Amino acid sequence: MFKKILIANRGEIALRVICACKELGIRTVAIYSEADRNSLPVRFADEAICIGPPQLALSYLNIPAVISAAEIANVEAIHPGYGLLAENANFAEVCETSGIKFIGPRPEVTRLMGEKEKARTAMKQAGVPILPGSDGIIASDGEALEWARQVGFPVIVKASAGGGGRGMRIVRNEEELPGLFKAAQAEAAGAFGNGDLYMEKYVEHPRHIEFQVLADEHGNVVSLGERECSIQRRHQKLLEESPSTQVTPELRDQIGAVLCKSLAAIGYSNAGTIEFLMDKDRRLHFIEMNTRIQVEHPVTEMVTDVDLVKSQIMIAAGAHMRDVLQGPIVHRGHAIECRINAEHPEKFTPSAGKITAFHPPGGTGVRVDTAAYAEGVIPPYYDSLIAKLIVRGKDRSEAVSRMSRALEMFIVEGIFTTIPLHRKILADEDFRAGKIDTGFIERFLAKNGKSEHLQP
Ligand code: MV4
Repeated sequence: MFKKILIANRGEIALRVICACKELGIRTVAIYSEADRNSLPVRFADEAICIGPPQLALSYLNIPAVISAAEIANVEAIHPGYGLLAENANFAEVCETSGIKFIGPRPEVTRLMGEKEKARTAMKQAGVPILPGSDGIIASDGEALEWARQVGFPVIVKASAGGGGRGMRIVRNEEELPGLFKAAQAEAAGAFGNGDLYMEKYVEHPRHIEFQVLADEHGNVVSLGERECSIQRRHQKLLEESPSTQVTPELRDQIGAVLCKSLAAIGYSNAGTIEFLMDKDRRLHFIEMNTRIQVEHPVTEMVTDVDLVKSQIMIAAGAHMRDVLQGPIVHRGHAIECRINAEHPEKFTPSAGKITAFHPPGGTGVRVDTAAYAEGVIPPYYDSLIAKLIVRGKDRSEAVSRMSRALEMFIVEGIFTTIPLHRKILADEDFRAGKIDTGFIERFLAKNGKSEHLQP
């Protein structure tokens, strides 16, 4: 096992990795920007190194600075967390050439999955169900029209270098195709320096359901079931749960088995998430793969009792899956996560500042992953996620009740947060009935009037 790991991240996920390291008896090195000098990861890590000024490009995204810190601290491995450098294949490559183990998949696999059209083709060849669409990159709007006629409208044009909702256009008829194709191409070229596009049949009002996998470096892959992530706003997830009310044990096992076979064939290793869209007929269609630990990983941990971050570290150290899991994967109960963001309730813009009062809820079945604390300051430079409230219940109904009371008892003052929004979502009839899809929040906000939620 590693003796010392550097955590190339900040906030709650940096603290989450420190927790795993402490339990594994691994020493930790935090890196931090000048804005995070007083952060909890700095306090709880065994060592901490300042790597630069607050701006991301000069600190957490500055690869030479991160690698220098790792070399100075003499660590054996780097955990990238999520976001930042987590899916940067070049960073993983630099780690490798510097003799530092990157805790994640091999750079080639990260690069493959980062090119969404290649990922689609690779998963199709490996036997994962995908949507009807183009074969490869579409060269021109003329070719796009041919594919669209073959697939049938509506279609969606997506940037191959995109993902997470950027550089997409829904096309409903032939007339609007040339214009939307060119717009998507220009947007993708501008945003990613790569205008490559591909096409899929458009699924109306899908659910977003993703599968968690773990793969060791010896060809063993396991599926840990799904997470339902349909409650999103502008491609930012707000609330996730596991299991999905729409996934039967048979479907879970069937997709799980396909994924294990496919990812072994691709040579995948470490933790990964495979995103699907579920259509009205409850069929799952692959859309993208994320080659990192995800924000919402705790809901899977709560229902399986598998520590995914510990598993990532053990796998990177060369452990066999049987030693990582120490038994079969069993799904028990129901878990829900609410993302507590520091943001303005109407503008949904980040709300930085000093937290004047902070009381996280506790009690049976409640988990709070956070690096926030009373009198702490939320800097304006970074992601607005300040806490994750996760609950587990024996079934969905108990989890919903437990989340409602936990939200009631969560005090954050001094900044705006999404806590009041979550309280209302948890009280919503459709949510309680499990009537959710990716259009839920739009309907919810229309129904509830933009928002009345709350004071800083
Ligand atoms: C789609 C789709 C419908 N049909 N692809 C948005 C984020 C990116 N990961 C993929 N996205 C979508 N792809 C096809 N063929 C609808 C969406 C989509 C969406 C997906 C997941 C969660 C929220 C969403 C909100 C709007 C659109």
